[in-house]
Amino acid sequence: DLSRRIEKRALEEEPPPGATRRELTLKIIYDELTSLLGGEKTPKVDYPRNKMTKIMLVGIQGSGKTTSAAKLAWFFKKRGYRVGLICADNYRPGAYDQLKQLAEMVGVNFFGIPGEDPVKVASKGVEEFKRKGVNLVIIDTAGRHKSEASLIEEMKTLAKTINPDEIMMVIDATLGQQAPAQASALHEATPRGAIFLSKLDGSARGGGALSAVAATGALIKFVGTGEKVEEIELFSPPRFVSRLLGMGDLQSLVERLRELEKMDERAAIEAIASGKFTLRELYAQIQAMRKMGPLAKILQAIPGFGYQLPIEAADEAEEKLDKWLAIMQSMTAEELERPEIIDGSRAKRIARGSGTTPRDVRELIKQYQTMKKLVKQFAKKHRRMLGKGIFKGMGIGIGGG
Ligand SMILES: Nc1nc2c(ncn2[C@@H]2O[C@H](COP(=O)(O)OP(=O)(O)OP(=O)(O)O)[C@@H](O)[C@H]2O)c(=O)[nH]1
Ligand SMILES: [Mg+2]
Repeated sequence: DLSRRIEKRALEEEPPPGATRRELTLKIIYDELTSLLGGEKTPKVDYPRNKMTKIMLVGIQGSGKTTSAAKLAWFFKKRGYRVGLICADNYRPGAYDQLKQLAEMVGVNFFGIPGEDPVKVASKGVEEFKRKGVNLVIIDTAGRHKSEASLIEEMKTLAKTINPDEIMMVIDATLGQQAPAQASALHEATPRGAIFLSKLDGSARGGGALSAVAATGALIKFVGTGEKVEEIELFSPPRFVSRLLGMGDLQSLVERLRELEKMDERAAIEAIASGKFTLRELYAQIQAMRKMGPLAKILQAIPGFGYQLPIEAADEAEEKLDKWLAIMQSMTAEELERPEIIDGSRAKRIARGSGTTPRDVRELIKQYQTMKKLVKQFAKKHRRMLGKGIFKGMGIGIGGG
């Protein structure tokens, strides 16, 4: 669960030299939220042009479906798609005229039959647009009905009949915690979902949408930022998280911390060069190496290593390295500097904290001591080659374990 993971990381991770704990905590929150929301990049929306893509909008009444439908039409028309809008809301009086006017304003195709069953309207509309060579169809649906159950029923039937490529749930950013419950109900009825976050303007922060994402696993693709049709943007997780936390410059803070963390690795190499090799240095080295990619590849790339590591051995070694990282994360600052103080009961506690066994903890310490000797020898002989020498030392260490 998200908040537990943030809490755990905030307690376990050490800020790199030059950063405060508060900054590190913000970065952890940023990292976790951004990754929950799909990563740092904006979502992909380049649908194929040689066939028809159908996007069906769903959402509770007043969430902004009809407005967002017109916004999407504008967005994709600008990108060269042949767009068609279908009004599948014959429940609310005026829904037909509202969408028709918007379609005319944007300059895209429109289909609707007032008074007809929405499911029939939608399939007829799709047929007509196929004949016209439309390659992007947006279906606006009802937000109110006799009852919530009948609304959900209609959305299910619509989705089954027209088989949309994407069902986009429109969520009002000004809504608070009601959002996830509604989102879950709709998402269950109509999976394959993405989210259109409307009304993310004014003072709205969209916290409810965040919970909706967590609850449904659907990703936000677009945001609406005003009443006009051109007030639509591709969703940007970093910008959303900054807004959510009320911090405009969060991204630059995160960049700075990433730099500092890199410098932490460099500092470790320097420390080793001067003969210092604590678990801290080992941690920084393993972490740097794990970031580089698969172990087998790295070892091949080291000049003079000349050793092909079998895939299974590489997998096993990687598993072990990750275990070691977890163990070291569970150690106190003092234990990292002087692992010899770790006795039976502390080994047990560390094992519990890292999801490993005391045997794993003892093995790491033993291997570390072997490496430390190797590092000392290496530091004397190959002072300049040192960064690479560590890998060789570790290769031996792992093989022997
Ligand atoms: N500020 C702002 N207002 C918006 C945005 N999107 C929609 N609205 C407004 O929200 C209200 C409802 O929008 P609609 O598009 O009619 O909502 P709907 O979901 O189609 O409503 P029903 O069809 O009745 O279920 C209108 O007054 C819109 O102008 C937005 O991104 N920002
Ligand atoms: Mg509507």
